[in-house]
Amino acid sequence: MTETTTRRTSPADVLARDTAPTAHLAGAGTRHRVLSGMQPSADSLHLGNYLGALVNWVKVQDDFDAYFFIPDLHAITVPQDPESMVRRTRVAAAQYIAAGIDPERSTLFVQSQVPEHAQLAWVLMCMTGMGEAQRMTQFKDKAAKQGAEAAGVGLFAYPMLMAADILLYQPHGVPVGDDQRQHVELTRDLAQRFNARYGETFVVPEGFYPVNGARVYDLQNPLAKMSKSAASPNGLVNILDAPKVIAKRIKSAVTDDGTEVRFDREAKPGVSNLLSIYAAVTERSVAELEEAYVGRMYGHLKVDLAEAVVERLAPIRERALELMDDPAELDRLLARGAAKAREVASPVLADVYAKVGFLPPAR
Ligand code: ATP
Ligand code: LTN
Repeated sequence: MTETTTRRTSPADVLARDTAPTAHLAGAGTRHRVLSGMQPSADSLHLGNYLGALVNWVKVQDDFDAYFFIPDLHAITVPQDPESMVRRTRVAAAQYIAAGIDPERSTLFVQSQVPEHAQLAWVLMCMTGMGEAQRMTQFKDKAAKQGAEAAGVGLFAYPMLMAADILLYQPHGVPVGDDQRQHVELTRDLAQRFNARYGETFVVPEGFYPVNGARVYDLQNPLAKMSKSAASPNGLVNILDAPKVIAKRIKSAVTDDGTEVRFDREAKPGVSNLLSIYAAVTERSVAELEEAYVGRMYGHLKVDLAEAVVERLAPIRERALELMDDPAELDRLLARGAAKAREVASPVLADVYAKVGFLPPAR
């Protein structure tokens, strides 16, 4: 592992306070690059995806040359129905745009339309140790869910594909949720290893992790993170859920013993989750919210939170559904994004291939 395991402030958090982004990353006249993506593995993104990732993406695109993509190659590391994949890939793009990703300012594309990702992944896989890959906790969790023997090799290779996604674009920052920290560290290790072996090639990227909303927990099981692959949808708030459904899910969230609205992850995981969601959605601090709920009940908190979440998500849902009405236009937009992405990715891959010792491309 590399030297960086400390928590970093994301430029988005700095921007949220209306000051200039971290000086070393947004130098005068240079627009540094960021890149991130979310798997199209469900019919809707959820509140964890939104608060843990998407909100920050929208903020960073003002100050960075941003690349946002839909990692469909990653999605097939677990079995997927082909028709659902097509629909989910488009609906993910529609949600990115509806949440505020501007395809004119940022490059928005689908991973499988840029073949360089799979090509670089192979080179990186050949530079990763089995032990190193086996230590990835997401692999261990997902493999355990399927039964270790049944898990595909693709699931094992997933972090090296993610490293390829990142390194192809030479980004300085990778805004992701907290759970992706280990993958970002592996990416840094691989970049440094390649540079040491073949000469300076890759920028070594930093993870940008959000302060608020870093981890949103399941409303029915506040000890587990809110996840697309949760056993039951009742603990999820999806961006594309109807407002009534969202309100109902929040109002039926499990709370804890006692009555006091107080943040205490150990003793009150349910209420703490609601408070941190509320803080992230309204951009207020947890302390301020605790203060506001002194002498009030869990029920009051839930009613107010439901209203705040619906107010935040309803316009995004409407815009995403509108975009889905014209899939041809969405596809055109994504094709333009893929062409722009290839302009960056293709020379980087060519450089890697030459350094590794592959013959020049056959023309
Ligand atoms: P799956 O259940 O299929 O693994 P997921 O719901 O965990 O999916 P990902 O596609 O793995 O979502 O993650 C997309 C982005 O959303 C990542 O940056 C991840 O860190 C973030 N994210 C996912 N779940 C949460 C959560 N509960 N809280 C905060 N951020 C999250
Ligand atoms: N593993 C990520 C999705 C992802 C990603 C990336 C994120 C695939 N490639 C590159 C950032 C950069 C996840 O969110 N589960």
